[in-house]
Amino acid sequence: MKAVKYVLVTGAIAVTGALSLGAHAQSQPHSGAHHGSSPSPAASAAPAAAEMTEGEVRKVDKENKKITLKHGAIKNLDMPPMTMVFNVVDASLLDKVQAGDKVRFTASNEAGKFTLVDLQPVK
Ligand SMILES: [Cu+2]
Repeated sequence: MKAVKYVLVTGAIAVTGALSLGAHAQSQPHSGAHHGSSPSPAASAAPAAAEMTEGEVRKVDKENKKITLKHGAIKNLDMPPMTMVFNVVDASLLDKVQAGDKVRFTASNEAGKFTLVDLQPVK
């Protein structure tokens, strides 16, 4: 009985040690890659993402990463309803929609260019 208990205890210590070692080893390269590759928009994107605007697709231009939307008022850009062209950060956003679709989107003003950061078809 004594021997069994001893094995269990050392086993538990070994597992705990391995887990914390593993977590530590993984955290270093992960955070490094995260910092290096992206400009980290997390802080500014979070509040904007909460406010999606409704719109309707007029034209999709995948080649030039642009989309024409008839949109409602965009609160975070202080923009009234209108039809206009947006740039898209990621052309794959345009794969989900086509002219005539109702959509919800989040737009931001990137150095004077209105850019879609999120786009979702409305069903
Ligand atoms: Cu507009």
